[in-house]
Amino acid sequence: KFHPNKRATIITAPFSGGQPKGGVELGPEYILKAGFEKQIKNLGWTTTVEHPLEGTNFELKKSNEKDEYGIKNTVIVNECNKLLFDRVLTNANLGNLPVTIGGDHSIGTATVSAMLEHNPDTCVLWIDAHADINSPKITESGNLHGCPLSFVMGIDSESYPPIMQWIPQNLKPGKIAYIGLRDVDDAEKKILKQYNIPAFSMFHIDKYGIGKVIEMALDKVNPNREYPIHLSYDVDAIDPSFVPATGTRVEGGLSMREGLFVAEAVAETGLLGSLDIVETNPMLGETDAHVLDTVGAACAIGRCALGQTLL
Ligand code: HAR
Ligand code: MN
Ligand code: MN
Ligand code: MN
Repeated sequence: KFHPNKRATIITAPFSGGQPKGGVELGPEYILKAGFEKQIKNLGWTTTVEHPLEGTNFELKKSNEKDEYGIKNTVIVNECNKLLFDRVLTNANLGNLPVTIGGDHSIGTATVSAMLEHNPDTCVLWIDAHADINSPKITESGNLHGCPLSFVMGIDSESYPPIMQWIPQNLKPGKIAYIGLRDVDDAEKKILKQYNIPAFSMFHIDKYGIGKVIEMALDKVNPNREYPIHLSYDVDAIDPSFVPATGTRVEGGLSMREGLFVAEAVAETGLLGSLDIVETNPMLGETDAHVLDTVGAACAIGRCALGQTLL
């Protein structure tokens, strides 16, 4: 419904500054080397690949020190997000479906706010073991991949550094739902309650089944199935037995089928407006098979979201 012309732009975001581990910046390279673009073409899409971070050398500027705002690598995370915001918004305005390949999840600040700038009706499905809704005020780690949603919602905005004032605080609490949560900080739990954000944890998936959970999540954010969906997919939502090469593994995640079902179910609505696939870290596999499994899962998520079906 939203992309009858089937034009997708793959936007690479080889960035690791939202968290301390090296290697997640190699995610896009591995995913593209695995043939991701061809796989999407085979589904009938016309594809373009853009590399907006080319030549930036953000990786060389990484540090593990918290700044006066209690967060790390604020400058490079901010610059990275500015570059991505421009490319996601421009492509969406051209009618292309932005597929942003990370990199860590700090880039969600750019992708979510750009898609809401493009279409304020956009709703967000955040598929993740983590809630990524810490603010500079409450984050314990200071890692900005744990904070993207607070910035786009304007939570604790008095605690933000001035250089982040350009970020549109355009995501309303009723426009986002979580699926797959199982490692949420206490201060984040308070925010989810306070803002009444629909959140479906692994408990709910076990209780109701993944099919029902997707329906419930969409009923909350998109009851008439009329708004475009931004699907922000952190591969750590899937159980580490299937997706081991990622920076913050948490036991008890989605099965491989449940993980792909989420993407298939979004595709089935015809409402996908944009997609992020983040936190693939090829350096964290203990074996080659770990890396192949994880990169393969990232590609499969993309194919399923863009319409691959089993029959
Ligand atoms: N909540 C923790 C923090 O803020 C860890 C969350 C980050 N991990 C991720 N993001 N992979 O989804 O540091
Ligand atoms: Mn659009
Ligand atoms: Mn995440
Ligand atoms: Mn996560």
